[in-house]
Amino acid sequence: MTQLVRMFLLVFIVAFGLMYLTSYLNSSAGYSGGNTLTVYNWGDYIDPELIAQFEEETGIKVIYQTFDSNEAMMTKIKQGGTTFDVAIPSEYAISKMKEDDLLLKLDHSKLPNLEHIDSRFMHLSFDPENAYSVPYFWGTVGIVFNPDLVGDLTFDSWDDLWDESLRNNVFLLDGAREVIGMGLNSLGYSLNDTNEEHLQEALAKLSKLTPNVKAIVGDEIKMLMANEEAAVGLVWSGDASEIMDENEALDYIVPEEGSNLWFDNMVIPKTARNLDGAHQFINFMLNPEVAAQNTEYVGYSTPNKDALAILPEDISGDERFYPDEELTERLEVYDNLGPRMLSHYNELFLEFKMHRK
Ligand code: N2P
Repeated sequence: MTQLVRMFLLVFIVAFGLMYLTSYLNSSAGYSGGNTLTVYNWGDYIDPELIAQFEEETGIKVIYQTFDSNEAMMTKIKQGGTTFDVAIPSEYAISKMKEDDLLLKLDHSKLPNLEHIDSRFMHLSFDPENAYSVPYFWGTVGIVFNPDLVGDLTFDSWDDLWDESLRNNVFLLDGAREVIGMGLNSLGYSLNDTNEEHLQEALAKLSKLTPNVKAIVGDEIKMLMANEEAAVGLVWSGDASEIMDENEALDYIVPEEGSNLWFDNMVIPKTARNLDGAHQFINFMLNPEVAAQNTEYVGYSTPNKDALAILPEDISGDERFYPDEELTERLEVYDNLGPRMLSHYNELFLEFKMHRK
């Protein structure tokens, strides 16, 4: 045999062996080869046990990836080269992704568990027919604070965040719409305001908050607040509920000038490869027992009425996280402000972050 033929044989044997080994490993783990599902979700936003349960029930292997803002998620999906089968954007991002033709229509016949969703969370303006999206979690933006560390401050007003006594004692969540929106709200403007003067006024006001801001942080805000690294945090409601589970001294409030009401929904991006698996995953997450377990784990508010019914009263009856109508009237949902205004908000937020250095 020539050297060349021997080498070919060797490569062939190694490649075949590897193929055999992978298929053996896959089948021993219960996966039917190639049946995978790529899920793209916010960080800390699912009970990992539920992923394992889904894999076991369906034989589908989940590849799970996370993002920390709607903007990052949209950019990644838009630039291509990904194979996300399910993603979980917020309402204004869903409206933008529809415009950009990034979403596939859902097949409702494969989502029988949709009947468990409270009708209040269906047919919302960003997707009136729920043709592209179905509810996952919802919540507000507000202030988590430690009453023992803030003197007389009650945070009925956003302005309390600016109080001199809070020097270097405030964490902010790392979100452009949330922080700029809070600046606008504190001035009595809408958090969808696009008037340049108002936006500059909000930026100027936010820069006055700088001495109080200890850091602008991501998901670690929960650990930092629970460990009392600062007295106050601007957070999404579910993070507050998680923090309060860890440290009972803390409380959560939505200031009177108003704030944001948001909805995160499950969608199937056009990058999807496993449409059937995507529908199975979405339907699984809509199952009341699954949704209840997920709610207990992540701390956010569930739109699933039958999950809510089986959750303990201290969760379902907590008006801080399941606000009544009076509070919801003070809240605003983010509008899709269009690509240019959205990047302008991002620029303003960057400018605010840079001021801090
Ligand atoms: C969870 C993030 C919640 C997303 N870490 C709020 N839309």
